[in-house]
Amino acid sequence: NTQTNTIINLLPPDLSKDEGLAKDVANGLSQYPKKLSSKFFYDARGSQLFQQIMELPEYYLTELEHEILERQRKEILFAFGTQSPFQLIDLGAGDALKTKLLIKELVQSETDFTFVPLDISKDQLQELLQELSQTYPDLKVTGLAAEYFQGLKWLNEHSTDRKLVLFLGSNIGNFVPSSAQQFLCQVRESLSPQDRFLLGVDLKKEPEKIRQAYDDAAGVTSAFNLNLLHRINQELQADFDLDKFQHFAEYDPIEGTMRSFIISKEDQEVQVQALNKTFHFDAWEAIHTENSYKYTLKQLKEMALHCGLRIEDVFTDASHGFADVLLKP
Ligand code: AVI
Repeated sequence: NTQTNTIINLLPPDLSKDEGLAKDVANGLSQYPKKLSSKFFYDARGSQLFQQIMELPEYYLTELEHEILERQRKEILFAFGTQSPFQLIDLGAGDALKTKLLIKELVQSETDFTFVPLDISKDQLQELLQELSQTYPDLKVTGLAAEYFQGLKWLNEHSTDRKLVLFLGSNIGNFVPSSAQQFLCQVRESLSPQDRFLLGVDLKKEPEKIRQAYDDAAGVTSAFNLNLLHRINQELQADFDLDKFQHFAEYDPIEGTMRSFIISKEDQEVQVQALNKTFHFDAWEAIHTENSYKYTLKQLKEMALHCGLRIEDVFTDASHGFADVLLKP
């Protein structure tokens, strides 16, 4: 069985994030319309800003999912069935804020399980393991520093335990639907008949409520979005003047797409030294930086069925704004 209370690093040593960022900037800013990938939001400062977003009154997602896991954690775990030893696998664990609700319940009921947080940030994993070992000295934890599917494959090769795979927080929303579909199918392929997949999805709701979650009054989301330019300044020696750009967020209720942009407030040029390039921005030209897709349960069911996943149970909050969906292969 897998080693516990350690971090297993499956990331290649030469995985240079800078190179990824450089490529993304070189491609994305040479195109029309301009775009940058939201996966680069999460440097140390961006991760901190995201933590702040999760505490905002407008960002209902965290609160609703918290309510679901707080109130229905027993039912969720009962539906999965916790009799035999299993692995609780948290894809993109981060600080595992919500997963800790399940862990608490499992520890209290003296269930035999191993917690497997999977993340590409080794620092985050380190912090999480440290914290968990203080709160729960007897908890078995195997941290996996890996990409999602690399990690799932590794687990299948190294353990025969049943699996409950978690992908919470509406992280699936940051994929365009075709990639979300592909993601579901890839998770499906890593599951055995006894395994289950708990997927957190933000549901379609009043458009203005959604829009405000991505355009909060305190300006934290704006800072989070613009931090991308700050990061490019730092890592690629660019000279973006953040005062000359602004955050803009818009919701399309048909597609269910929350889109975030960075808008150039004037005609300007920006140099990126590491790329040896200058990029021109027209006044009010936009850079598309993020998609956060919202789904209906019906859409989700169809996507799941397409990969041979069936909905076993749906857990929602009182307002039906968010769902944690238990899927079975
Ligand atoms: C991480 N992800 C699910 C968040 C979302 O809601 O799309 C990221 C975020 N972007 C702006 N606010 C939050």
